[in-house]
Amino acid sequence: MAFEVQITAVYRNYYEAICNNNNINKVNNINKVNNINKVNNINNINNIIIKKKKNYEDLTVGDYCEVEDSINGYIVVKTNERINSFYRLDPLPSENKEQLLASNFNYIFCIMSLNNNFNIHRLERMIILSYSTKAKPVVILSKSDLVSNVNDYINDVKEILPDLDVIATSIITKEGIDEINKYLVYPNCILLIGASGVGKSSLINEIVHNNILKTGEIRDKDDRGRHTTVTRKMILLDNGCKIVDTPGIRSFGMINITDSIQRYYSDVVQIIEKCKFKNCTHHNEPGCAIREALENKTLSIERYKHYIILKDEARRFRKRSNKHCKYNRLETKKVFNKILNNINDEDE
Ligand SMILES: Nc1nc2c(ncn2[C@@H]2O[C@H](COP(=O)(O)OP(=O)(O)OP(=O)(O)O)[C@@H](O)[C@H]2O)c(=O)[nH]1
Ligand SMILES: [Mg+2]
Ligand SMILES: [Zn+2]
Repeated sequence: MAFEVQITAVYRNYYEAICNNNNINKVNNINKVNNINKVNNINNINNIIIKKKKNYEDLTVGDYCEVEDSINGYIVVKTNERINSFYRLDPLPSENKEQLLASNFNYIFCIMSLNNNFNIHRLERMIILSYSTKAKPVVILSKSDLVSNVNDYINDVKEILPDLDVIATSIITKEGIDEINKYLVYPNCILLIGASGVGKSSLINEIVHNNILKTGEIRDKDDRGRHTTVTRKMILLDNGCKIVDTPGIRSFGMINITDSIQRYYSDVVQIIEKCKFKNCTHHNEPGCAIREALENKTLSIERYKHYIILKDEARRFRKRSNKHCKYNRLETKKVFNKILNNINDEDE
């Protein structure tokens, strides 16, 4: 008889999953199951190993599917529809493909550490990507113990992301852990994303009070991590909340997120709608609402700049050929500087 499971980890030849079926053949599976999901004492939840079949190779962490016992072990017989999913660009630049990272989550913790690698533009891109999944993003500024002016960072982030919860955390001082705990309730499923070394796995270890996940040193020269976590993994807390640890994401390329940009920058979009010409380039056309808004400072130059850069990246993603994996920002910069120069000229 088929029963439903949820995938918690993906390996080359098999999946790990959880299910609330007590009759699974544990003897068959127990040795292979990684201890990671056993931090929980939840009744009726069991770990199970599922053998991969070719047709089902695209299952990801968070997916629900139905499995059946067979002479070869448990196999997937039906996959259930995803509520949402998160893609990243394939880590191999030559691949230029999207990789499905996880599915069926309702929150995304966008983690950026307060070390020298802090970059508000990258944070903003993470947020935009999160919006495209329909899950709610929460900004986590990790390693708050490394700076003395945490509130300055929080305020900077809130200035460009006014609607989001921003939590500074430290596994050293335990700052912010209580605030995070309020999200860690059933039936939430929280996806952790961020560059390598920002402390995703460390944060989970702190949450579960156990070093269940491997963590790694960061490099002195650039404060970046060494890609310690290599596979995504769902961890089940005692209360039924689920957290997904992911490998560090090198670049938050814009994957088909035009809609999210429009939504996130609805203020800019509304101004553009007021331009006299439908195809206004906002350079020097008469009746340009964008230039007017920039001049009278009802639209901040910073915000407009971010909008232009992201739109351009989204456009490049759609157009880019297999050869060109990195986004060439030069052209965007040129266009933007031209607009800026025009405005400055007029000011003089
Ligand atoms: N000072 C300080 N260091 C931290 C904190 N959290 C994590 N670290 C350190 O940062 C380094 C990287 O932590 P990880 O948890 O491995 O980072 P990660 O985001 O999981 O990295 P990847 O698995 O490579 O993507 C480790 O040396 C941690 O001890 C913190 O709150 N404060
Ligand atoms: Mg990690
Ligand atoms: Zn215009």
